[in-house]
Amino acid sequence: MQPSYIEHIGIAVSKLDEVIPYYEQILGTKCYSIEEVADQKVRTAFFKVGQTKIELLEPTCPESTIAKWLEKNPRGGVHHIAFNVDDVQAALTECEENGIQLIDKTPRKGAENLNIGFLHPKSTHGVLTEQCEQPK
Ligand code: CMX
Repeated sequence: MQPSYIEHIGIAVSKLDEVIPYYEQILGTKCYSIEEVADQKVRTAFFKVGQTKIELLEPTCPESTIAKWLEKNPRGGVHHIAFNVDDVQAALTECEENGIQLIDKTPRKGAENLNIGFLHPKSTHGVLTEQCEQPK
């Protein structure tokens, strides 16, 4: 399944409040949404760059996967890339059939109510990859 566009780029940060002004300045646009995703143990801030979004990710607790990542990468940085697909379940199944290790065998709900599924960076040449489907 061919993705139609890059849905977002996820960037891990320690504190949203310290980083939002930088992105507002370089993108020339205001952060349009701040949302906590309890399931993922993150607080997110979104910016639009054309059809693609920048998603800043702040951990909400030490057990958050973002907190763990920041321990190894204390300055923060690009955490994952997300592709938009028409059917996330079909995209995950196709990846698995092609030998790509899945983190999510079935879609779950992510920020902005998207249906999402992650591919494991061990089988994506080191890039944590997310497949996203817009809510119907
Ligand atoms: N990009 C690339 N590699 C990564 C990575 C990332 N973001 N995060 C972890 N890894 C690598 C580590 O470097 C490590 O590699 P080595 O074994 O070679 O050292 C390996 O993956 C395991 O790392 P770990 O620190 O032990 O981390 P975990 O196994 O606990 O978790 C992962 C790694 C990818 C399975 C986990 O982060 C995950 O399930 N991610 C999907 C969910 C997610 O990221 N949610 C936050 C965003 C939510 C949102 O967008 O709303």
